[in-house]
Amino acid sequence: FGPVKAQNTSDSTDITQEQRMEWWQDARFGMFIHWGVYSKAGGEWKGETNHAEWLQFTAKIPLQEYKEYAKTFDPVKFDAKEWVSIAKNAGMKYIVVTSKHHDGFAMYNSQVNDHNIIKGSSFHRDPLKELAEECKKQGLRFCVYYSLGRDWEDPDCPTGYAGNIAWRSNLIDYPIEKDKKLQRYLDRKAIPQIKELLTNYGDIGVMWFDTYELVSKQQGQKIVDIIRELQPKCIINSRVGPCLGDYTVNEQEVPEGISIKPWESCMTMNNHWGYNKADDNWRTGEELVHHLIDIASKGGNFLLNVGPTGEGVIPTESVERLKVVGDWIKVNGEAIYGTTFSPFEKFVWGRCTQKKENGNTILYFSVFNWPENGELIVPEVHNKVMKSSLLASGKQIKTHSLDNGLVIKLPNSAPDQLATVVKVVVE
Ligand code: FUL
Repeated sequence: FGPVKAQNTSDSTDITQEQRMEWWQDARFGMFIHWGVYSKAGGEWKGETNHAEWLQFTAKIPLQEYKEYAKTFDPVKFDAKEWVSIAKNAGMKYIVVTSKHHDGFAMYNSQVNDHNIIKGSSFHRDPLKELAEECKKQGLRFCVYYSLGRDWEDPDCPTGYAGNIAWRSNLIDYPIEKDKKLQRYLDRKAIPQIKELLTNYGDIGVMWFDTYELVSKQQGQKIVDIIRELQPKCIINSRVGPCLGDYTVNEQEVPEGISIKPWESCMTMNNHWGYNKADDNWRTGEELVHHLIDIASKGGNFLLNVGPTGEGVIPTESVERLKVVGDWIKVNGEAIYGTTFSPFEKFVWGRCTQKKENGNTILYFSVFNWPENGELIVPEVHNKVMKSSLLASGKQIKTHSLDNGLVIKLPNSAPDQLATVVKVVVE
């Protein structure tokens, strides 16, 4: 089984993509935060309760009215220390927070215009500054989300659902007038704001862009060049432009197979990214633990979302679930952090991750479904087994080899109902 690292596509800067990606690939788990003016509505507008971060668009709120609403936004309970602690205790190594979502409202102190939290709301603090400082203190990477191809405040930025507008890459002749408009928005707003973020908030771990349907490859590349110039270590996701970026994003899904190129799954805990008080369709803590393991076993990162309230509080339901994941990872983190993808097809009973150590390979088998006969069969393993134990307790367990693979003898019942990790060191 070979070690897995990012593909090395070196660019003009000294640092290679592999070096840039190293911390991120080891980290495996991060917190996504969707938070903005829309959070205040909790998904409800004029009796309809199905809104969230798309509020301005889905409730058809005129820009002026939205700006008035923004003025009442005052998240008095916002506490950066608490948010970062929640992420840290859940075992997350980075946070990605919305610096500007599609509503075009900057959640930080932007000089570009007044549509931001300092000048356009009642909250005269800069949450991004506070979060960046707190991440530094607590040892997490600070990363930002930026809505690039959609901005409902800027008159030159295209609006609409992705489904309603053709992807630019599918259009043979993209109208020059539209291209000029988008370029005006990029020059006037997006690029200056990206520069602000990269200049005023210390090291940014990831610039997480969203939506580029109408951004051309050249326009996206220009943004990549600016970022490389200002912060060569900053990772960029693929939504910066067609065929660009350091890693690919899967939204609300986990791909079937393993991928050796860096990738991530971002996911909500219920049905919405932004806070929706009526949404009680929560995934269980167990499902989240299984997603984390499944994603790690396929070589990806898990970016799990929270949608804080308009007051600035991470919903209790999210905190409870993060505690479940955190408790599991405190004991079993070795099977996640710094591991690479499974050398096997996925098993019906669980998943595998691996790590190299002192010339040996450590295989971590996370067992979701405990075998009734107390035996796990791992096909195709004929390597010499140096040691095998339960990761949580260190208790030694027995293995033996058969022609068709390795047999692991387990205790009668699962010590950990969520997922028990068996650690097997092979030569
Ligand atoms: C999508 C956005 O439209 C959603 O609001 C959310 O931010 C998700 C992560 O990306 O494209």
